Amino acid sequence: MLTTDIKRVEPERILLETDLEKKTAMMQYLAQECRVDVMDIRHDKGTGHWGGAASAAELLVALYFHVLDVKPDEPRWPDRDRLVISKGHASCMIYTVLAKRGYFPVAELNTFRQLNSRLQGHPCMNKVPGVEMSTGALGHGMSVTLGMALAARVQNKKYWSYVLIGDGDLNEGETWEGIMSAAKFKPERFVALVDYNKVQLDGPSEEIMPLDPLPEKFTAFGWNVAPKIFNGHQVSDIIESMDWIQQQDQWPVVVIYNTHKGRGVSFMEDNYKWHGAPVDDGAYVKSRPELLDTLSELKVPL
Ligand SMILES: Cc1ncc(C[n+]2csc(CCOP(=O)(O)OP(=O)(O)O)c2C)c(N)n1
Ligand SMILES: [Mg+2]
Repeated sequence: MLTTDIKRVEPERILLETDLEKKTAMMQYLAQECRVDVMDIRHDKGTGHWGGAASAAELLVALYFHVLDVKPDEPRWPDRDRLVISKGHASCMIYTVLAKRGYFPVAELNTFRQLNSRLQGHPCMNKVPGVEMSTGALGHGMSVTLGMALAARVQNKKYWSYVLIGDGDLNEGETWEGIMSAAKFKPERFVALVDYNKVQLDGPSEEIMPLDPLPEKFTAFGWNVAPKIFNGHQVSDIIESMDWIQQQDQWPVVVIYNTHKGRGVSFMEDNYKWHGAPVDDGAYVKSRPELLDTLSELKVPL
């Protein structure tokens, strides 16, 4: 269940904040607050994926609260920016961020993965407002988002098309077909963001299917690759990367973020065993205080 024992940042205040430094601090706090909520929901329901959810917290918050031009009360607004989250197993975090952004009531998070809830283990675009594409089977996000970017070109629209992929996605052949096709068609405002935590479902990427040198691979495939790898857990770093993206005119663009699977709980971080294992009472009482400690250390103008 969502709890009342933590200080919460008012999402509306983040959206209205004009001082970027303050807004950044609020988003950093919100990302950690979302981790606490995801941990609570996962413990309560005994299901869901922690690793990939915790990995993407800051990226999702920065995107929905700072980058994307969207209208939660009109989710299918034709000119909205698109974000396809190809790692659909991070659903609990996706729903938590979408709810706080105003797509549906936060209380609905308490129905996560229950019978008749629309918030199922993998997000469904036909049921959940704000979900741009049903994902969960890895490997589709790149090519689907490429299609959205090409549709913008055909329709003379100026929206941005972002795809968020994990390293597991990059093991899929269809992802590389999309990467090749994107380099051929070069659609404007098409951006891939890599949540590069280097761990997958049952082991490190290095053992399952090595991806390095990843930036060089994208360059060789004809992409405009960000000049450095950014810190995907530092909202200020994410904003810097987004500023860089805005200045580009060579498409497609890719930014790689260093992240940690399971970020926020020492014994779960970088450990594939916490990819999707249920959080039992023992793990919960050890992990929640760690999340709360970090939350209380974050300086936020509440
Ligand atoms: C096509 C396909 N194969 C296998 C799976 C099972 N699966 C779910 S998540 C996952 C690993 C994902 O790893 P990654 O993309 O690195 O995500 P993250 O580390 O961010 O959780 C796998 C293999 C799947 N969902 N789809
Ligand atoms: Mg991974």
